[in-house]
Amino acid sequence: MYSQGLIGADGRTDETPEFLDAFQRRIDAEEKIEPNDAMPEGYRRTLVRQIGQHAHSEIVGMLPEGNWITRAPSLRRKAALLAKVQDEGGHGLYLYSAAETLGVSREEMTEELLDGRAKYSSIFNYPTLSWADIGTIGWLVDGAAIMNQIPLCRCSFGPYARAMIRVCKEESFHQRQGYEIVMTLAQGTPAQKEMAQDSLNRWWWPSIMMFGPHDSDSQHSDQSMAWKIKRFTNDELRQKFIDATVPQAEYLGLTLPDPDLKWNEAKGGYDHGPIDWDEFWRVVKGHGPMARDRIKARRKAWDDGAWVREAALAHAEKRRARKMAAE
Ligand code: FAQ
Repeated sequence: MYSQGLIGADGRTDETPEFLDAFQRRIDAEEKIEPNDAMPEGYRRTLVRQIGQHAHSEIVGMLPEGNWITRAPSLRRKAALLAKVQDEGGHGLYLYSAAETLGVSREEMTEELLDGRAKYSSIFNYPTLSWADIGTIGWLVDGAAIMNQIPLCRCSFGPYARAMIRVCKEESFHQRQGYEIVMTLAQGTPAQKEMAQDSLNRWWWPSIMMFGPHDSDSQHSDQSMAWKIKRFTNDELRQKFIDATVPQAEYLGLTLPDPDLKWNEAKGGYDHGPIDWDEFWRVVKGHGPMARDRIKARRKAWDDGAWVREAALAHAEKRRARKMAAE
């Protein structure tokens, strides 16, 4: 039987083969699974993990770009960046809400982020050193996010799939505003072009790593593919991203920092050089260049916002009591 446990609860639930088969048949028939439907505990926990981490990534992802709002080079750039960073905050909220339908609270998810039990995307542990980084993040990081998230619009879990439809529309605007910033710099003075190239040199490999470990080292992919949470493997999505991005870099006249990048006619895609997985795992385990600052900033925001949460709860309680008294 399906049992509604909390995050981290063990999976030793009494799920009969008939129950699991019936669930898999619904998945195979492309039915959407909704929050009140019976589901295997492993399915629920996988989604809480993935959606929670995705939500944290959106919220932590506001920090590197937020850092440049006051220094945007024009009012137009400032307005667009402000809107983009606000969008990321909105994505985090849709995603926390989608995860909450699985019986976990936002408080629990936030505590897991702050004490290091929950992850957020490795990419947000790198610093934004120049204005060009804002363009590169939009172009590459949002570009990678779209590649990963379009298939999530067809995820088997209804609330996650529906949240991703709007998220993807907004990410598409983010990618274009980023590409346009990089294009302006690439067509600018030699110093501006150099700034764009330096930024690309620093962000290319971390963007490639965003898709996660190679399929052979991805512990969750097989089960997540069978449950149609993921529709493509990490390597498949990474390959699609590289194939889409190489011509964009060529158009800009910039060089991707991978001497082994070469078109492979037989596979119909680009081959690439080796990925530094030691760096990836170091960053994922909390030792990225900006890891401490990111968590410190999130902890401060959570602590400083405590009075708002308490006031909102007290207000809701007062309204509830008033309504009860009137009935
Ligand atoms: N960073 O077995 P797999 C954005 C972990 S949103 C950190 O392959 P899975 C928008 C993984 O969690 C970006 N950890 O795992 C934006 C697992 O550890 P666990 C975020 C990573 O789940 C743009 C372990 O490695 N997007 O950018 C990473 O099947 C600009 C083994 O990995 C999403 O979250 C990583 N890069 O596949 C915002 C999309 N990769 O949990 C602001 C949804 C892997 O057992 C500005 N998530 N790990 O402790 C997914 O699609 C999947 O979760 C993957 C990983 C593909 C990320």
